[in-house]
Amino acid sequence: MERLDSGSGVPAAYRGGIVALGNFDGFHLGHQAVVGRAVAHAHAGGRPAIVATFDPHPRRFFQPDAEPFRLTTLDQRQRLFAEAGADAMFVFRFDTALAGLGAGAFAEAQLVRLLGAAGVVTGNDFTFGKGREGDVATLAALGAQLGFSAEVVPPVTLEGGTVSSTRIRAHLREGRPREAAALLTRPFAIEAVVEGGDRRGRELGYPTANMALANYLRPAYGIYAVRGRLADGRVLGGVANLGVRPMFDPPRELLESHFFDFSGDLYGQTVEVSLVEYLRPEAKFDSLEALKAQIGTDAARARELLAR
Ligand code: RBF
Ligand code: MG
Repeated sequence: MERLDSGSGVPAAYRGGIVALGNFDGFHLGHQAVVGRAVAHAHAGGRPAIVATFDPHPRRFFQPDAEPFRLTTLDQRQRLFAEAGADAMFVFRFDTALAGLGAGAFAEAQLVRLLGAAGVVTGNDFTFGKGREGDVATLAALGAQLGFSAEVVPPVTLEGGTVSSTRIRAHLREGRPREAAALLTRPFAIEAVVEGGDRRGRELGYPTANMALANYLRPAYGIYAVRGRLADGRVLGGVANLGVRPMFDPPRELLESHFFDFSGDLYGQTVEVSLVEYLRPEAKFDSLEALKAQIGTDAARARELLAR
């Protein structure tokens, strides 16, 4: 699936499309309903389905010092949009110029002229334009004026509440990856290039693939049962430490995954690690032997959980 932006423009084949519009961070059940509606509408009319998203996230643009909060990277979203049936992804570079466009100017310059949208689909809480002046009613009025359809998809409810990225983030921060996965329809997963480590893991008998957390939301620090997807598509069970390793100095925040029945070197590879289950918080042990024994227990528990 193609990734387009204002630099690439929108080739003729993708003009006249139905555009799902939103941040879609997490691409949870609610976002899937919006994109699903756009894909169905588009394909029923023989039109392309485009998912348009913003990068950086507008919240990051307005609050550069806010704590990391992302549930996906652009690459992860691109794969998820493709799996949902989208024909292309369009990335709005969220910069000062875009932030300064009023609702009318955004619709005219971006949706009509740049994207050539025949229709737009959003969630009911979508806002746009300078100072968030536009909402779904504004979008419908602009559509009537400028000649595109505007559809609103209601929120999805699951387990007694509206599915939202906020709810998913709370589950992850509080160590409930299973509950987050129910709303996401898949586990929260961190994708990054594996860094060179200090080889201490190997000395302990548990070699690890180390990854930085970058812009991802920080889930509860602790030990997790995980699944890792390697660059070649192989999926490996494992156990990971997500946190700062209080036994070691200096503390450094990392996701350190030990994969079962695997002996290769993953250095430099892009790996996606899914957090399946929270096992315990990070701890300080009296000795490396005690830590090693605990990691053995963690690994056995993770193997059992993943086999279920
Ligand atoms: N480090 C800690 O300081 N405390 C822990 O409780 C802890 N638990 C771990 C559990 C697992 C499953 C793994 C793979 C690592 C754990 N570590 C922990 C990190 C360990 O110290 C790390 O692998 C070494 O620092 C090597 O980089
Ligand atoms: Mg390591």
